[in-house]
Amino acid sequence: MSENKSHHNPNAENPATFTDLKLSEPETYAAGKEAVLVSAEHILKAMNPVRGFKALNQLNAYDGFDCPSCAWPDPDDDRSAVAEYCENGAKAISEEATTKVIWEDFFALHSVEQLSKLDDYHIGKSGRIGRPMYLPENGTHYEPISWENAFKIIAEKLNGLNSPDEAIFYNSGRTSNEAAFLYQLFIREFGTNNMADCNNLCHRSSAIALEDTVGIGKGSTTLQDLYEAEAIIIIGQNPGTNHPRMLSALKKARENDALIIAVNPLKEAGLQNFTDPQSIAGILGREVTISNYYLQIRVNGDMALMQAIAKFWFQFEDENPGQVLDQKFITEETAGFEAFKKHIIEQDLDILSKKCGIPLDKIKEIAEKLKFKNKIVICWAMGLTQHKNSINTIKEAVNLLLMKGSIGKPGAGTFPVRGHSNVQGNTTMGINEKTEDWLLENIEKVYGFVPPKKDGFDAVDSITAMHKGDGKIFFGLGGNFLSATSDTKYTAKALQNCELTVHVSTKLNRSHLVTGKEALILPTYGRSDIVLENGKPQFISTENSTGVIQNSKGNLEPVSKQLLSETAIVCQMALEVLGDKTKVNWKSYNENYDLIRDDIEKVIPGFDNYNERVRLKAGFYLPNAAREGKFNTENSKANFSVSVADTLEVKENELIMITIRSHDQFNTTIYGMNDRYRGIKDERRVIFMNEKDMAKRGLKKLDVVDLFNYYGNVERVARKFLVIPYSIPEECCATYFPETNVLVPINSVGDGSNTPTSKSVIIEVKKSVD
Ligand SMILES: Nc1nc2c(c(=O)[nH]1)N[C@H]1C(S)=C(S)[C@@H](COP(=O)(O)OP(=O)(O)OC[C@H]3O[C@@H](n4cnc5c(=O)[nH]c(N)nc54)[C@H](O)[C@@H]3O)O[C@H]1N2
Ligand SMILES: Nc1nc2c(c(=O)[nH]1)N[C@H]1C(S)=C(S)[C@@H](COP(=O)(O)OP(=O)(O)OC[C@H]3O[C@@H](n4cnc5c(=O)[nH]c(N)nc54)[C@H](O)[C@@H]3O)O[C@H]1N2
Ligand SMILES: [Mo]
Repeated sequence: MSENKSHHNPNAENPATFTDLKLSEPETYAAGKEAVLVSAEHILKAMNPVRGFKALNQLNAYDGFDCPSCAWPDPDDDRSAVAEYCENGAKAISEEATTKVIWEDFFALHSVEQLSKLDDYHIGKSGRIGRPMYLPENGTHYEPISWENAFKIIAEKLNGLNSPDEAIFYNSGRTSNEAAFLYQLFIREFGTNNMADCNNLCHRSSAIALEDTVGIGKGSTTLQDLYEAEAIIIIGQNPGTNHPRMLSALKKARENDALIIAVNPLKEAGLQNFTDPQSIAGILGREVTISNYYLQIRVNGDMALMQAIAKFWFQFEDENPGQVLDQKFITEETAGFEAFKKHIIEQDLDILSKKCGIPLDKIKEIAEKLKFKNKIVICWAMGLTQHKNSINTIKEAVNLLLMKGSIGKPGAGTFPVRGHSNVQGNTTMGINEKTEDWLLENIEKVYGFVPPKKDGFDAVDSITAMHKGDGKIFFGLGGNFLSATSDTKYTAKALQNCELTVHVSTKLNRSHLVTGKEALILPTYGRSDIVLENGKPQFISTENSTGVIQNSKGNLEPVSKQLLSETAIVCQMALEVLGDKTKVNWKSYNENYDLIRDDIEKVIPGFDNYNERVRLKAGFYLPNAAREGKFNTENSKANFSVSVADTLEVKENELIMITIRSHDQFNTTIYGMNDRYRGIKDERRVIFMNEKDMAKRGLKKLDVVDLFNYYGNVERVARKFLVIPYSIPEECCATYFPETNVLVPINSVGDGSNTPTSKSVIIEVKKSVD
């Protein structure tokens, strides 16, 4: 039987019907009792109450497992005895620990093409993958395969390449430190640096901006700093949905009199008010206000806003010499101040105000409120990182902190709030397509092989390489590459060009259904599963947003006996692919994770006594020079930057679209069809628009529209979205990803970071004709 795989649907476009949209007013507070009810509902749908209770009981507990949802840090010494997790952590567990499992009969019943016609929600809800599966060339259905044969196919294909650089490796941020370290080691010993990473789609711009300016590609703050801050600015981040436990920290900051400023085009519920589901007052519905000021900024207007604040601070410093800026810090610790000052003073405040869409008197009021505050934390996420000028925008945030000496002291600093629960750890472990001399030297010293020096492909470059035929095998350790990356049709074609696509996964996703000539699905454990190697229990470790390394040990019986851990998969693959040539003792690593940690300690700085310290109750902090006020930049200073506040301009018929997460999803995993805080129930194909932009186009509420992007003279279209009038600045609109990734042009990326510009997609909205 042969079939044409181009029929496989890369993004479940053109749905025949809408689900059943029910609209209500957007909410003005997050969490509360609904959060508790929704958590219970999700858990009970996926598993029996005993298993559910067992899982939740160990979530983020000292001796439990790290929540597989976001990378928000756990308190060091005052964890809740009741619930150190949030509604969305509970949903993540429901999704992962479900007792619904798919076996070979499921795949025999449904062809790959049929499965690809389902929406992402239904694909994901089919259940945990129970055993390894194989899609042969020209096959229509996945077939069962043994682990042994699966590794043989991988080895045969990888070893048959003309060059190791024809292999593309990807990693999503749920991988443990141990598995990530082994993964990069295998890839380098195999002979390439092609290790794309979800970080490329996420906080890469933050890492580069921070490395350049303050000498470390991570944030400098801890939870304690948030509690002690005099002011917290939250830009381009939606913690109510994506980092819900951050709200407890912000509540504490407010109790300590912090001034909180939210900067976001949308009025996100969690940035307004919070009712704490972990406290009696919260359960009774008592709300705490989160932000003192809410600036509904024009999309990508952030740099202009920050420059305007800086200009006011210079004026205030002239009026109050020595009181607004930290002159001592600026003189002793920084470089580039004079050039920065000159540039800012030259700016026209009215133009900056127009660019960010915030009235000048409002900006002045905020600048005034902040003028005598010296302990400032700036938090940000995807609203800053997924634009063309992201690196420069983040550098502008650093400028503000440097003016105030707000880094390297308690209560102050940079806080890029990380996404995946171990994405930061994966980079620390060496998953980076850009080579760093110290890492290569340490690998050579410890293992005795010479790792390749040439930089590899990141996520976007991997796609173009596969599209051109230069990448021939795709291997994903976790994630959903097709749906998470941009330009879905282009990326689908890239994957379909491959000889072989392999995914190490817990749940079925669209990347398993739009495949290379042959494909493998290798099922693995999730965080909540008990992992035994050689009959002995093992634990893994992860790094959170504040650089704390902690251990994590699942406590649930795995749903299948045929799963292998990510560590085992990497070790067994390495043995099969590299054979006698390898210099690494993969077998011992596979049997005892302490041995992996012993060697991580030798290769990666900051992990002294790893095995001992990882067993401490709350883990340990990695060294962070910027936190100590030391800047490991080339000039050993913290560097001011000069950037032109270029914002996105659109033509009369265009809008700037941001692609965001609903409250019921984790990236491409769709937990449910609701976005409770934004008043959306039972539908995802919606577009949030300003009423004036609707009127201009003759559109009414719930009209059905098609969305077009024409970047680079290519027509990209996402059909059938319902128009929702919403409070969002004019010329801006919002939709959910991954449905609209089809519109994000492959070659529209951040300058210097190569991250898809998922928050600045220029679209045209047209009424659907059929
Ligand atoms: N439950 C849940 N938790 C998650 C995830 C999830 O999908 N679900 N994903 C995880 C991952 S990998 C990540 S990276 C994080 C993502 O966490 P977030 O970055 O909070 O996620 P997004 O939904 O992309 O939201 C970006 C926010 O930025 C705003 N925004 C968009 N454009 C701009 C702009 O130009 N300027 C400003 N100031 N704001 C803007 C949007 O309105 C939105 O509020 O969350 C992590 N945690
Ligand atoms: N338009 C648009 N696109 C975006 C974004 C956006 O804001 N807008 N955000 C981007 C961001 S920030 C990110 S981080 C990426 C995310 O990109 P990815 O990390 O690639 O995507 P996920 O949806 O998190 O991956 C989900 C899959 O991971 C697998 N999985 C879950 N748990 C485990 C595990 O423990 N082990 C293994 N091996 N597999 C597991 C499951 O099979 C599941 O289907 O998406 C990016 N894409
Ligand atoms: Mo992310």
